[in-house]
Amino acid sequence: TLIDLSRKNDGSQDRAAFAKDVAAGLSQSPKRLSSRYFYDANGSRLFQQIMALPEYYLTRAEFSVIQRHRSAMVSAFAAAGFFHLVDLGAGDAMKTKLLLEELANQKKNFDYVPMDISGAAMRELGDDLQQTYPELHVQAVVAEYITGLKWLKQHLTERKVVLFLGSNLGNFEREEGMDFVRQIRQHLQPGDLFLLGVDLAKDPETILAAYNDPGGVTAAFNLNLLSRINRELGGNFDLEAFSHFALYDPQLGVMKSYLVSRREQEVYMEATGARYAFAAWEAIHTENSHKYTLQQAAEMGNKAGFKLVTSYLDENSGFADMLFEV
Ligand code: AVI
Repeated sequence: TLIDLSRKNDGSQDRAAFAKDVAAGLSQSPKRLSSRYFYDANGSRLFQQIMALPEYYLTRAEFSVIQRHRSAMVSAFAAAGFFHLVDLGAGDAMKTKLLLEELANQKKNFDYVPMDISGAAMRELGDDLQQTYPELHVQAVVAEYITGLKWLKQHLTERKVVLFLGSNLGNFEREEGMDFVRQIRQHLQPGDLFLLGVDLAKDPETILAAYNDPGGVTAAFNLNLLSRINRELGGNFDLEAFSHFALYDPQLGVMKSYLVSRREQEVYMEATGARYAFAAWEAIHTENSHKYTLQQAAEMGNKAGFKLVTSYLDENSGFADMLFEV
């Protein structure tokens, strides 16, 4: 079954909110746009390409974490019988499928609740799993994170195991990330589990390369935000006049991405009827990808009211799936 809690039915509201955010972000100094708007159909396709890049180690590292430890993970998940496996930001569930396979092999008793803002992704995943696991009960939920969490607290009565994989937490500011983990905790009960995928601090060169591939896929992903504004808000951004620029701050553990205006220019947006001025080399901040040490991530979990059960690592100790219990 597919449960759609998005506001898509009233597309005008979505577009108005997008226009408002963009207008505010381009009017302030320094300029900023939120990375949550990266993921339209085009952006989601580009992100799939990023995940297959040799430089983008994150996806492969987490895949390897799960491959190495899935037997132990599944035993921990199913230790107390039936549970709902909730997958926040599931996307194509590439990594979760390893767990589903293991759960099926070990004949564990569970149902699967993937959640994502992309309705297309949830429909595809539902169909796909129906083929592979006709017996598995899948309830795909199309929703933003918080709406999804509220829904699961109201509708799922049994024990829950919540997955938040792929370093998705990294795209929140440190404070917001902490708040979000707290929110997750508040929607769970004693006995529930939480598996958090964390990209760990490592050689800055390795991190930088992952967000600056020579083939320009990451650049296209970043620039798609401007194309999306052109398409949906009637903008007239000249994509040739902006460049992707990425840098890593090893003290703060944050990867930062920008779009830099290559010349002085004005951009017009139909949705607001306003013009936005750019000085030559003025930058728009578009994304943060935070990296954590194991200690920082454990402390965040503790502060949110979780207890760390164990940290599953890849062979290079570059990525962790950290298992917390309530
Ligand atoms: C989705 N998120 C975890 C990705 C990241 O690594 O921050 C998005 C991304 N941005 C550039 N490359 C990938």
